Amino acid sequence: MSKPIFVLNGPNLNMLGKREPGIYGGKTLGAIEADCSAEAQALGLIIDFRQTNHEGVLVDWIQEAGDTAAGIVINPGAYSHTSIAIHDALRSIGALPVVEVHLSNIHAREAFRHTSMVSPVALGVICGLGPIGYLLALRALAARS
Ligand code: CA2
Repeated sequence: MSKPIFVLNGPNLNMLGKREPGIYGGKTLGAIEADCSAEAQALGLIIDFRQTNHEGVLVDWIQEAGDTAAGIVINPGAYSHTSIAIHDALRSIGALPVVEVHLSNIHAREAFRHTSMVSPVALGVICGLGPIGYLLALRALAARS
């Protein structure tokens, strides 16, 4: 059986669709997961979609992906801008392709969002396109396999 793509979501993304629709849109994370599952099926991929509010849990999942996954799509939320631990974890899994996704255009927002600790260790970065960014990330990984 082929390895799954881990789709990892960081802090506060469980709040999508409940608050701040002007920035993040009206879709819930559950609806984004459903869209990702449909896209994965069409692409012949298996996904494992997860969300946590905890930095260390993301590190654990990245390490797990290094052993068991074919690639990672990750929206690290605000940890994108702060987490050396997530940077180090992604660096440690070496050749596994990683696509960083942000719903909003982090470069068009506050200065503290302009830097990502994840981007230097990602294969590619998609931001500002809303939930479609997750689907594009899956397509990019499918095109490599
Ligand atoms: O644009 C993105 O996807 C972000 O990763 C979302 C993060 C933010 O900290 C990053 O700078 C960019 C925030 C996660 C969502 O937070 C919400 C808070 C309240 C209501 C809904 C979502």
